[in-house]
Amino acid sequence: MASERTFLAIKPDGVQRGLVGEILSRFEKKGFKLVALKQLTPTKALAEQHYGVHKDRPFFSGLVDFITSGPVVAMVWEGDGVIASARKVIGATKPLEADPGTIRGDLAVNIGRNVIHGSDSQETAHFEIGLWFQPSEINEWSPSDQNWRVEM
Ligand code: D4T
Repeated sequence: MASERTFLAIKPDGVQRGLVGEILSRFEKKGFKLVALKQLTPTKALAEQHYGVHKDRPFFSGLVDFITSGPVVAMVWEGDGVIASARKVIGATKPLEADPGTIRGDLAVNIGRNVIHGSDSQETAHFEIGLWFQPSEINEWSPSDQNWRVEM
């Protein structure tokens, strides 16, 4: 499977609840590589672009208000199959339906406060990485145990 990149963001509830370390740790332990990370409070314009596909949904304005309400930890992670795998690590959108062992299954109960976002396709990942990060903020590096992290 080819190496790819995904955009993940710990939402304001995850930051406020002190879950940043726990969440980073799950992706590090899995074997994915962190290539960009920053904390920011998103502007309304950024939030509206990020959630543009939901602009006609009834929860859109509440979602934008929430995601702009405080700091978010925005990240780019790299690895074989990282887009789909990160979605599995995150769990179902509705935390009460998310399997135990997933981030949402273990750490959330409320769909409007589901702790973390992850890109759902290569196209979305490409769009979201470009939306949240400048190319100069993404680091090219090779961990010394790189060979243990690739599918053989
Ligand atoms: P994100 O995009 O935040 O990773 O969530 P998902 O990819 O798992 O789910 P989504 O795009 O369908 O929803 C985006 C975001 O909107 C919130 N939401 C969603 C909500 O508050 N009420 C709802 O009914 C739905 C469907 C939660 C996640």
